[in-house]
Amino acid sequence: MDEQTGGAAEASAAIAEAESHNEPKIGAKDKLDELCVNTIRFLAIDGVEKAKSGHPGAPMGMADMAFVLWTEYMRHDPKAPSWQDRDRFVLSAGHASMLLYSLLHLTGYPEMTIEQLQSFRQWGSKTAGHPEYGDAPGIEVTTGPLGQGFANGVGMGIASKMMAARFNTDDVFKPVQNWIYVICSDGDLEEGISSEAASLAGHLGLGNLIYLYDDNDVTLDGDKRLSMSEDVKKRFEAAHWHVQKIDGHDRDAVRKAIRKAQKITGKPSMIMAKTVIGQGSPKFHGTSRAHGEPLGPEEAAATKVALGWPAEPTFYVPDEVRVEFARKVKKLARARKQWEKGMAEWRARSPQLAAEWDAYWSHSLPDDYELQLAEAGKTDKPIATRELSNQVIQKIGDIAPFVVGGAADLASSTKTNFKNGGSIERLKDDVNDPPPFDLFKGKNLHFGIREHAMGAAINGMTLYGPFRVHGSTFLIFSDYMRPAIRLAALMKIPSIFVYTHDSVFLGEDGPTHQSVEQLFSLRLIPNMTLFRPADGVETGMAWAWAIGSKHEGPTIIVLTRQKVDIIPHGPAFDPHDVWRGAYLLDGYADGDFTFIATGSEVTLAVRTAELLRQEGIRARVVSAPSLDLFDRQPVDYQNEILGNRSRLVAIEAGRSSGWYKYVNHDALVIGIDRFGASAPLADIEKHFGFTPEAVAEKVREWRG
Ligand SMILES: Cc1ncc(C[n+]2csc(CCOP(=O)(O)OP(=O)(O)O)c2C)c(N)n1
Ligand SMILES: [Mg+2]
Repeated sequence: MDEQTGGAAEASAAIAEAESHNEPKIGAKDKLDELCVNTIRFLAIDGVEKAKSGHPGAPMGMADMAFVLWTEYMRHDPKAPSWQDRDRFVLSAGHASMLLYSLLHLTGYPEMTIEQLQSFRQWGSKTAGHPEYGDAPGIEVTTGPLGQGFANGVGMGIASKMMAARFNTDDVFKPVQNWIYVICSDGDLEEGISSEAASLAGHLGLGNLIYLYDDNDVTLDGDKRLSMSEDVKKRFEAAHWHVQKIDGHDRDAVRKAIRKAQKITGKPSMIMAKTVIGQGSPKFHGTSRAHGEPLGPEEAAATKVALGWPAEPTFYVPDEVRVEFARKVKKLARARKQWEKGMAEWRARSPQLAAEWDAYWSHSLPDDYELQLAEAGKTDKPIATRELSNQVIQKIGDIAPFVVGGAADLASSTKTNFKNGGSIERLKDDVNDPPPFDLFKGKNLHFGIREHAMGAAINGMTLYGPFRVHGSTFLIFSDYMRPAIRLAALMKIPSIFVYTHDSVFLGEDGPTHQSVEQLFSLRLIPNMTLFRPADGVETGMAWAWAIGSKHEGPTIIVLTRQKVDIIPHGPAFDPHDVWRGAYLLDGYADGDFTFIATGSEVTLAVRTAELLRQEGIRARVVSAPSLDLFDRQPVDYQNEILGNRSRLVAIEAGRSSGWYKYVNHDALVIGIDRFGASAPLADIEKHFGFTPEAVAEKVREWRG
């Protein structure tokens, strides 16, 4: 073979190889890619210029890799943005939002019009400062608080793998084949949550994760050297990730790296892509000046000159770019049609499994599920509400297979494990042996002592679709999860957060572990429903609320460590009263003042009312399992329940201030307005005055 023939053969092989990956990479066609990438850059620049605020630098630097990913590898279809097996994309560096909006526009998501790009950061637009889930199809998750998206991706990877274990059988067709792609930045890696999440992902061997790290050596305040010098490659390798280092502007290198990452199925993949922030800007490239403010008219114009772009019109999309994006996306979208065809045949072959698949995705429950759960919570002896919750969870396991969950190494205390739910765990203490695929059929996850990542992973798992996911720890450590709780609420997604050991009454562990301010602090979060149930029925109904589809937003279930007495429900009680947030106990319906209490303090209110009855003082008792739900009731109902707001005694083992929303200033609020103490339960009750005798005495004084 002479050299020439060899060369020609090689060239045609290279062309065939490139074509097979949907990438004609030679000559004019590569120039076309460059044009496409620059279109992304200038849409971002023009969007930020018009808004007079935003982050142009990151989209400019990420444009090459994002273009390759979104037009050659990511299985998505703008015509069916939520098809179940699409690849998921998370822009963890949410400040680069114009990158996502430009991609959604150019790849043809109908709602992401050019007018939307022109309304970047404006009231009522779908193009918020940071991407917001629900604003437009194709935005898989709200990002912006750095590190959260990184951990959301891990949650999505867990959910995908759990679905694969359930539904990818020996059948030739595998319903779950997707990848989770994440673009993250220096800020994401500096945030501690990414270390927790990376450690968990590596431990679980999540081979479906492909992360692209925008390794640009710049953060907001200046060069990365100001604050970060670790060896990222070693860090991720140590956490059992597969790591590649590439030039993030070399699109061929990006292609190769993605293909390689797809072949690594036993480990998550990190592609460290060295990029230049503000790539193309003659003055600001490679500097933090490109990070978080408009380039300014002069530099925007200079960048256009430098990259051979027309100064006008702004938001310019060349016709050939539109055609090229359409051509490429059409090819990618074939994956959906193929999947749908495969699914239809699979459904015919496996009707039973297909019915289960649908039950997962529709979260279907028996008609009377809430009453079944209320029943499951019943007890005939005093036990802790965390134990009652455990009874309810076992019932959930029977009737709602799509509910899964885990704990931050406290399942033995929070009692949230499904007894026959299996355990997703490594079988050997060997770095090369992640949990076997089959174990992902299980329902019990071990998030480890990683509350931050657990919160965000729960959100990612929930966003993935078919699962309702809970995660538990002590109430005090909800502080470690607050950013994720807040984002779940902002996204209005039904994540479930379970917190036990809910007050000073956990006892000897002391004030470091005793929640005081958390209850009202969590109740301050909009779109969120917190339950602090007093007994088994309330616990069952709290869980029913959490797993049912009657609401938007996350649910928090707060439970006791200590035993609580049984609440005397009379025949008039209807478990659905629990969903009104507060209701009158029918045995204590009249009196000239009203106790209102939550959780473990309801039995205290009842016992105090009994004591006072012996003295001829009659009190009404209101149980208030969810002040959030109570707030959403009609005002007439609220007035009926509360009665005269000067004649109220509120009791809750936490900060008192929030109660003044419900009671007048001459009412009595019995709370705890200091940190707790390390002592046995009985002593704590005594010293804080949370005994029937002490409360009765306060009431007598108050009544005068
Ligand atoms: C939790 C959190 N802290 C701070 C910020 C504010 N912030 C946004 S971007 C950024 C700099 C991040 O640098 P990098 O992630 O490398 O982005 P680049 O400058 O490369 O675009 C900061 C501090 C944030 N969004 N989230
Ligand atoms: Mg950076």
